[in-house]
Amino acid sequence: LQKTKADRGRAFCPLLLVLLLLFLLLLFPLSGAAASPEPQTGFSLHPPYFNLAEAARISATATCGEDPGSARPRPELYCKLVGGPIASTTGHTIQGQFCDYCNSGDPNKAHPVTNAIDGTERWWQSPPLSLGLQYNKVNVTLDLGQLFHVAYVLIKFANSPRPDLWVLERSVDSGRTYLPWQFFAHSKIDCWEQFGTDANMPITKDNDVICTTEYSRIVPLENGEVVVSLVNGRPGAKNFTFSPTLREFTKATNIRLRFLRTNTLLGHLISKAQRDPTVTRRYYYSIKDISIGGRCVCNGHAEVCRAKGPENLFQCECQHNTCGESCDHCCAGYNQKQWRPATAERTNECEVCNCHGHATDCYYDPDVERQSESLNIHGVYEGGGVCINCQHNTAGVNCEKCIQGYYRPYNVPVEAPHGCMPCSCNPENTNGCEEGTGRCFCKSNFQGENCERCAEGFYNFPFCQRIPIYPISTPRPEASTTAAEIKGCECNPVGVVSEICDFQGKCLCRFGVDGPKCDSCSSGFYSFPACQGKSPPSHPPSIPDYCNEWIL
Ligand SMILES: *[C@@H]1O[C@H](CO)[C@@H](O)[C@H](O)[C@H]1NC(C)=O
Ligand SMILES: *[C@@H]1O[C@H](CO)[C@@H](O)[C@H](O)[C@H]1NC(C)=O
Ligand SMILES: [Ca+2]
Repeated sequence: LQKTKADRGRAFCPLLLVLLLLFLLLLFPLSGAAASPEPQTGFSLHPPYFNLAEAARISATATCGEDPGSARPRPELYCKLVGGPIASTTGHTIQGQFCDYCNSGDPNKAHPVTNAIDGTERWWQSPPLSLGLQYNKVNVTLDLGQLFHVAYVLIKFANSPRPDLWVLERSVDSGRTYLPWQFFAHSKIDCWEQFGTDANMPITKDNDVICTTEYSRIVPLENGEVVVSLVNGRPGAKNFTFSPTLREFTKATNIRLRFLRTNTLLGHLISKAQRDPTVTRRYYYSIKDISIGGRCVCNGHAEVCRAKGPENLFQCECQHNTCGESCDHCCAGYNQKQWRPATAERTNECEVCNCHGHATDCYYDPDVERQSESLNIHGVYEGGGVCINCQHNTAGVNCEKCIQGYYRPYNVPVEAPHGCMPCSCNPENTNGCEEGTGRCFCKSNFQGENCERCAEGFYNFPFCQRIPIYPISTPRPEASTTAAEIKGCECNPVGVVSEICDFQGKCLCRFGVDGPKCDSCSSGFYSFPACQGKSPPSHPPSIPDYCNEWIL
């Protein structure tokens, strides 16, 4: 089923094929085949053009023979502008005009808008102006279902002349907003008055929206054509991959034909005779066929585009490590460099990130690139890939480090799947360990090979609290009275109570201990630091003895 649609996408009805081949030869004179329409794309890849209209959904705001409110059949009389001999057996003549009914309930007289893309001679027709002048304004919209580059739009009208005044519009946001692509008017004055554009100006910019008068002539009265080329004739046409403006200008998700006024035999006739139905029933729009030459937007990263998936959307078969419907981003794990469209000179291929086998995805960070922090697979600090979700206890831009609490022993390669080993350190008194050696990093209040001691200025292992600090005012008459000095108390930690010293720095000795630094036994006690009494004291002091002197 998928294949059928893709194949259908490239096939045309024979007449159209001839037209399109001719057209493509006009578009790309150097190219001999329709399948390779752009001869000089260099390193940029492009899928072939095909008729986007065949896979589009089409709608019209009004259709002849159909009640606009209920969409129920409603027979409506219309006449052709061309008189002459009666060709049809079903129609009849009124005052020498060929007339007929449209009726959506009768398959032979229905003119639904799907006829405009069915590949047969059947046509769509709008209600004649005899039903109201509001039918001067009719929209025909094609929903392409996704974003495409459109190179040309070819419209074949049916049993009425081409429109007098209309706009070809495009949408790039699935029909929410529309932008004009080309204006069509009968006169230069209309171009200016209706669209604010000079008529038939030469195209100087890739995104010029022009107003053309050649397609609004009354003749031919039937089977007229309009050819809108959106690439050919523009400065960037020969260099499509180099013109971002033209690439943008040709993009569309939806195409709308906004008809504003039907052509009339004499411009003034309609206003005078608007109440005469024998005149106004000859004015309406009719379209036999719309074809839209376009191709998938693949940003120069695909040569093939096929209908795929349950939605049957066309998808680029992306190359250069790109992913997405339009190859518009780098695939997972390939974000070492910023995504770019391919150009004639460079493929701008997406590059794999160097995560040393510890991660499958990465993102691009321009700051990382600027600071040359990301290693590419060639071992060079080039690009901005940052690995996501590093496994195997690894961390870092390239998963090149071990997470805290792990280390990679010397001679173990960065790629080794289980190279990061847990540190054999007590997490209570360490902050991980050193790369290579596994030597423990002591927390600031510990020291020693295995952080088994308190650091300088700390006491009471394994808690290693900070030795309190007190201020000392140094009276200096010549200096300001606020001059102060901060000093830790210098007491023997084994001889003091847990507060160590008071706010003045005086050591607070425990029971049985004495001395300015609490480093000797009180009288009657022996064997510092045990300081056992010869006999238990009869009246132990309720508070410890204070040191007698200031310590500096
Ligand atoms: C046709 O579309 C335009 C927008 O592009 C909208 O403003 C207008 O009302 C539509 N006309 C009809 C008849 O629905
Ligand atoms: C396309 O444009 C680029 C830059 O504007 C230029 O260097 C290159 O020669 C052009 N190629 C062709 C085929 O004109
Ligand atoms: Ca048709």
